[in-house]
Amino acid sequence: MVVSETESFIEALRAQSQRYHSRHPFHAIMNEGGLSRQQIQGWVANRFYYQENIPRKDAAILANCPDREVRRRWIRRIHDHDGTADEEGGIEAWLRLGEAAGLTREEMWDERHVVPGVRFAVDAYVTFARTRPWVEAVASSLTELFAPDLMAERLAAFERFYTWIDPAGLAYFRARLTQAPRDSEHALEVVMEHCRTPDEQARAVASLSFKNDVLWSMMDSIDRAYPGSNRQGNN
Ligand code: AHQ
Repeated sequence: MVVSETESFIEALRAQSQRYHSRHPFHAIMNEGGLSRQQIQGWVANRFYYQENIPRKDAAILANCPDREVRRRWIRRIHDHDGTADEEGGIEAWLRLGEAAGLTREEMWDERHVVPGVRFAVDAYVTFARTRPWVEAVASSLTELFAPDLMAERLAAFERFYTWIDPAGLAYFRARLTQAPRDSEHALEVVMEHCRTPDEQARAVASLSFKNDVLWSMMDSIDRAYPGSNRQGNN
């Protein structure tokens, strides 16, 4: 059977799921209900730094993208997170997740809990979007191909094991169940359209691999700062 170039390119992108942060030990323990209140709070406060930077990452892609058709769809991501006149948006929903987990809005906004490795990984992602060719930055968002399964698993775990968190605080993850597939479908369309040569395709896979490293190193830093009861951390 001749595997078309397109099929092997998509396979190479999807193979990056093997390195997705759903496989990180911290997420495995989270999804088995094994995290303490402090570990959940540390994860929520650190992930807030990622969430509040996503619109700036997407705005960087818009700024670099010459294609109006791409931009008019890509801009939805900024509205999803920053909100609009009618919708509060994902950053507000994440703040409510934090409040449901016992954090104050102030301690999320002032980044007092953000550990260096999370800051560096997130800043590297924003800088990547600002400085790399815009199609490579689009390709780096394709980790969202793998997000829906993780969101569903996480939602089920929070509802089952972390009942001390008001379920209303989980609205963010419910929204991602539909936003992530919509976003990754568009990103895949753009990458398939613009990455035709072997070099372009290799760079798209490398961009997705870089983003897996961003997400993985964030989890390493959070895991190190908020170890389980069986390990001493540095906090
Ligand atoms: O909540 C997440 C989110 O808003 C985004 C934007 C997207 C991007 O543009 O890179 N990636 C992403 C992700 C979010 N949540 C992560 C999670 O595990 O909760 C997953 C992450 C991603 O898969 O890249």
